Amino acid sequence: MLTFHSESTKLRRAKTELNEGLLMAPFECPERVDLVLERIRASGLGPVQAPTRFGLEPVLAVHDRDYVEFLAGCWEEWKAIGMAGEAIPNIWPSRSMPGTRIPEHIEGRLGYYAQTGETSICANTFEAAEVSKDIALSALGHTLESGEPSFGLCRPPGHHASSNQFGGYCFFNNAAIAADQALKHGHSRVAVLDIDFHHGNGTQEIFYARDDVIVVSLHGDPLHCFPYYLGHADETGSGRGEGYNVNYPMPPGTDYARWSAALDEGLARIRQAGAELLVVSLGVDTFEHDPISSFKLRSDDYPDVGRRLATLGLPTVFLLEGGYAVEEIGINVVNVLSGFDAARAGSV
Ligand code: FKS
Ligand code: ZN
Repeated sequence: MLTFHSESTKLRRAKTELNEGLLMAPFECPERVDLVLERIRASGLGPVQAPTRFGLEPVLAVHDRDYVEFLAGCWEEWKAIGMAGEAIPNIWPSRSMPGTRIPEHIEGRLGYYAQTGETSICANTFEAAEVSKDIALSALGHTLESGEPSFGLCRPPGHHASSNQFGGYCFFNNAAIAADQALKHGHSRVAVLDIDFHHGNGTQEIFYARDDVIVVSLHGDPLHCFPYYLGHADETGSGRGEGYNVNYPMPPGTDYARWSAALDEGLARIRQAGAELLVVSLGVDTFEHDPISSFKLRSDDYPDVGRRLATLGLPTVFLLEGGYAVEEIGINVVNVLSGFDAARAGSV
């Protein structure tokens, strides 16, 4: 399988994450990329290629222009008024009063465009997010041209980013951008399958009222797990999108037997919807030793995940989302990808 990677994803080096009431070193760190890359090289998964540039047009197809402009300028504005640390949101608009106006001060705009408070904006955050979506679009381009699967080693991740808010380490929704572009390149229905531990709330929001992208997500129950608020089973889409959003919330402690049964159901829904291309939001924070999650998947389970995904027989683009148990992140990602490749080779 061909991997798309750029050293420029590491340009974002945030110093802080607000977690458990402490400002700590972020779990979503540049070293994750090196660990996955090392394992790709050691395992002989396939070649690694640099992405090409796609500009902002595909981003603006799923994100609001004012949100993108905020992200582009945030760090410079924050620094220009002499703020001491990284840009961390600390104020949000009222939920009960309509008619929120967008403030001019960067502190007010930061809260307006933030969904969560753990993720800081620092130098080169926008640049890294741009490269991350270029990786996703390059992977999509390769799969569209060749029919072969590809892996985008995206960082920062994307699935929490909504049309107009960042959060959960995400700025541009790489999977949504890729799925939307796949439609513009001739496909009439695309599936996004999100197997990260956390609900893909941004992806859900972007496609909620649409029937051209079916979004299926397996995740920790939002009653107990980040990102809370969204990801319940009765969130099934709206308007013509009704039936095209499918959530499988599962309790903390879920093991592979239960998780893989939900996966099979999700795959059946994707088949029924007649999807022509699959984008996988590939998080491996479902791993039993992940430091911020609570499922119990083992490294040996991941090849079987890849095998099951291959049963769809669809052109497939894998995009990295989360996964933090640093040592094993590379092993678990490559296990999914090589399980997928092995199943495809076996079926030819
Ligand atoms: C739990 C705190 C949770 C934030 C978790 C963010 C998860 C991000 C992710 C992504 F794929 F986007 F990277 N803190 N007490 O893994 O979903
Ligand atoms: Zn996650």
